[in-house]
Amino acid sequence: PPAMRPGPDERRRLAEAAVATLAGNWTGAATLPSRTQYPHQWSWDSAFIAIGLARVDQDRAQRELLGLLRAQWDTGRLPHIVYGDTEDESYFPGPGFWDSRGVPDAPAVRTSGIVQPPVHARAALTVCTRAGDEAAALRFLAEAYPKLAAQHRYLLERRDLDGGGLACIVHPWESGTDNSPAWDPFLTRFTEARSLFVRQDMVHVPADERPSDADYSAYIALAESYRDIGYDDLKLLDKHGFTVEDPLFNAILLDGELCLAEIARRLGRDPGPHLRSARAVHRGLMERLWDDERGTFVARDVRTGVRGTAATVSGFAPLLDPWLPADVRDRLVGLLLSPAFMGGCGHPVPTYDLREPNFDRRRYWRGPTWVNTNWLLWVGALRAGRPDIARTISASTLGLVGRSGFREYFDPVDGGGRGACDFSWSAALALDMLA
Ligand code: 9WN
Repeated sequence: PPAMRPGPDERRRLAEAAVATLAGNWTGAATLPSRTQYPHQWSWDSAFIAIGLARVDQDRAQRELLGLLRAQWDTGRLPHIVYGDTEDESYFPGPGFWDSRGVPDAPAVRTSGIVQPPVHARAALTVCTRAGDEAAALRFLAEAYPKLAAQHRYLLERRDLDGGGLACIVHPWESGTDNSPAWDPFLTRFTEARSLFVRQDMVHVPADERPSDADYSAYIALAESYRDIGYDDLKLLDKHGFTVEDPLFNAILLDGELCLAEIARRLGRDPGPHLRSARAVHRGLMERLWDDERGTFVARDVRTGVRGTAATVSGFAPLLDPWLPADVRDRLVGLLLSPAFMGGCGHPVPTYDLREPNFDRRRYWRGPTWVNTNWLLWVGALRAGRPDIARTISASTLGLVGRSGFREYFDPVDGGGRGACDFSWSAALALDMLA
């Protein structure tokens, strides 16, 4: 039976627990994704966290985003981890690995050298929309806008390697969906990292809920490769072995450009350039990533033009695109509702096609249900004119956190909690869905 939206008492209990979880992970300057597993500030986590905080604490929501944006590189690159001043070395790779201080355009604060999906413009607009104090909200937008615009410019100019309209990712960590089966075909050449390293990610989470050792070798090899070309995107096509266009990353980029257009409007600026960029991403998505045979969007290697075949949750993210042709939208919705995804398990939306032999209900992005991808599909379903699907997704998500707590991800078959506990974006986005 479809999940029921929780009643008022349960909603109150969940909201209080979510606020307490976010308070427990707040350092005074930023919200950690999880105190034990991820003891630094992460880029797209902070965007999701700000969206939830906007409902309960405007000041902290704004500080979360502005603090992250202060770690931006001169080129506009917004790093995926901000290490700050903490001496906590329990997370690998740490700041020494990336050596950002050795790069001329990097800021004084220590950061990683890669990016994550740009949900930040959507977060900034959401924060502003929910602010009680309109003048303060506009001051916040005025401060954030040039930085967000630079972040997008970096992605649209330096990461569009052949003018096809899409930004590429240069590492699976940049997708935010690290070990998704979408990346498997593009990782076969990376078996060995050059340096010796010790994984530190399986102290608090069982090994079978995390990426494999082979995945980690590839992650470190690719991070070394990008670091050793000085994070120079002009050298990517010649010297780097992973340049992939991801439908989730690009759908978020498109949505972000639409949000920047709205922010520009509110600040009395010209929204035109953002609307044109959004259109270009739309064309890139349709021309390059739509797989008419499978009826979903898939990943593509920029260098070879070869497309992946895996149907993952990321393929549904273009529901955020308001210009999706009706037949494409309908086929996408059909697959989403089918036994491969929402129709095939009690606790949707699984990250991977349930019928695939290598679907893994425990392992990270290879099967489990995540609150952030559910949140994105919730927004996408509303935009696609399917409030019924949006309601099912939010009720099911609230059911999961109600029953298993604010875990990092969930078993889509039995609803059990997996990964880190007291995970910030699960709490933040539940708060948003509760409202
Ligand atoms: C690598 C912090 C991050 C999320 C990612 C998620 C996971 C890191 C890791 O945790 O990635 O960036 O060590 O596994 O995949 O989406 O931002 O919550």
